[in-house]
Amino acid sequence: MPAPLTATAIAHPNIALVKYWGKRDDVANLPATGSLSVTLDAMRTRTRVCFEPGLGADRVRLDGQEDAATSRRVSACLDLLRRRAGLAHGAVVESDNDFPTGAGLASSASGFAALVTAADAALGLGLPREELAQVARIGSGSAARSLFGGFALLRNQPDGGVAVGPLLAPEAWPLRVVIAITSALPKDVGSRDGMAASRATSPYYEAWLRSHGADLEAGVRHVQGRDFAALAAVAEHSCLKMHAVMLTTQPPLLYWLPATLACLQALQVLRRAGTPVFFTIDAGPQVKAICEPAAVPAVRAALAAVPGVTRVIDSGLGPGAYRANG
Ligand code: 2P0
Repeated sequence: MPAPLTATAIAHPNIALVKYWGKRDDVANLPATGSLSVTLDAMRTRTRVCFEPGLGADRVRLDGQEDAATSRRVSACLDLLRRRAGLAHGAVVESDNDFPTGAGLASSASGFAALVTAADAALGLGLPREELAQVARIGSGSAARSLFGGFALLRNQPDGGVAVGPLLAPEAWPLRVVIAITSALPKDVGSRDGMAASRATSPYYEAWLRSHGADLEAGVRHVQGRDFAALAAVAEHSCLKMHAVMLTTQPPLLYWLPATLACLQALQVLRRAGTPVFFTIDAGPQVKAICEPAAVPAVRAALAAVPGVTRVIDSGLGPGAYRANG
């Protein structure tokens, strides 16, 4: 059957509970550390890819805008898939997010996961998720995890590669993630540049790498054992260690706003009063609070009451990227 040449896919962003920050190979986009994440269902990227005979270069529109740097990263992923399909057509790519782009909400993760899923279908390749994750990883390291639903794990391998796959299905431990939005503005320094600067200048970077493996293995164990308190401890530690590296980068990467810190303090008050909840923060000012479903009303209320919080999103754990109509 000939390839349909056009397909649409949906993918959800993910947030890491044990973080990725830093690369060991910039060209191959190989992460210096593994990571463990949850895929969210409340936000999504929808991407349509249409390969057109006679189109010499890809045309990429993200939320209606064209951007040369984004287009280059998209084309690098498409080139790998075109080579697999033995096809040279350029593609028209249209991608839309239903949440703020480039604001610490993992839009590049859902974006590249949706891209490779749509392109794979359009080219009629039918590659397994694990292989699509390897292509998505070239576009954005965290995107490899959004191919999978629930808890996903990315681990560096002894042979120099990375393995990405599912760790636990969403229904096996249906945690909730309550997100406090403190700014919808795009960040000043993107993750890619930020990671390179941290590696080059932070005196804490080596310590981050040295101590990361134990955090990742502990995170895996606590997810498999559904041990909320132990996962909370390792996730907050990994997050704060990553931000310590960011803060000690030159020039400093200070992604937090006053409301970011106020959210952490509100969650600490809640936890001291007996509500099990923990936080994580990515390369941006938003706070993600992870809790059991019964705690959602209290966590929502506590975060909504923090001055500077403009919106609170309550999310379940979502599926991996999938093909959609359109
Ligand atoms: C993570 N972040 O583990 C960490 C925590 C942000 C902070 O992965 O350069 O956009 O495209 O591989 O995937 C964001 O980094 O970076 C990220 P690239 P990416 O989720």
